[in-house]
Amino acid sequence: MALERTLSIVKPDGVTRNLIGEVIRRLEKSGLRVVGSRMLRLTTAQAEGFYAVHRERPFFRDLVTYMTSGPVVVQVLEGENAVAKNREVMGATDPKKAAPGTIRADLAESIEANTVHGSDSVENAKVEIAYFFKDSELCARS
Ligand code: 3AN
Repeated sequence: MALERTLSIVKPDGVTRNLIGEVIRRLEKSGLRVVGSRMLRLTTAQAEGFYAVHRERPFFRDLVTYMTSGPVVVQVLEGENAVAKNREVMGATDPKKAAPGTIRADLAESIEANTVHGSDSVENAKVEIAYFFKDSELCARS
C-alpha cells in the first residue's frame, strides 16, 4: 500500500449547514489524517481554474456559481491509498447513486451541492494540492 496525499474540499453546502466537523469526523474515522487545512471563499477565477477540465461541460457555469456561493474548507488528507479511501468515504458524485453510509448518500443535497470534493487520481491530487497549498503549509504526520 502506498502513502498518498489527496485534496478534499468541504463545499459551500457543507459549510453552510455546519457539516465541517461531521465530514472531517468521517474522514478521520476512516484513518485519513488532516495535514493541511484552510477556509476561504473561492473567487470566480479560482473556481474556473480548479474545474478547468469541466470547462466544456453544460454544468460548468452553474458549478462555478455554486462553488463561489459561500466559504469552503480546503484540506489535504494523508494516509495509505488516500485518494481511493477518500473517494470511498465520499461516495458517488450523484448522491442518489452513492452507497449507503457514504458522506454524499447521507448528507449531500444534489449532484451539484454534493458536500465534498476529492481528487480522482494521485496525479490530479498533486496538481490540486499545489493549487491551494505551499509545501511549507503541510505538516506530515506519518
Ligand atoms: P467528483 O467530484 O465525484 O469527482 P466530477 O469531477 O465528475 O465528480 O465533477 C465535479 C463536480 O461537478 C461534481 N462534484 C459536481 O459538483 C459537479 N457535477 C458533476 N456532474 C454534474 C452534473 N451532471 N450536473 C451538475 N453538476 C455536476
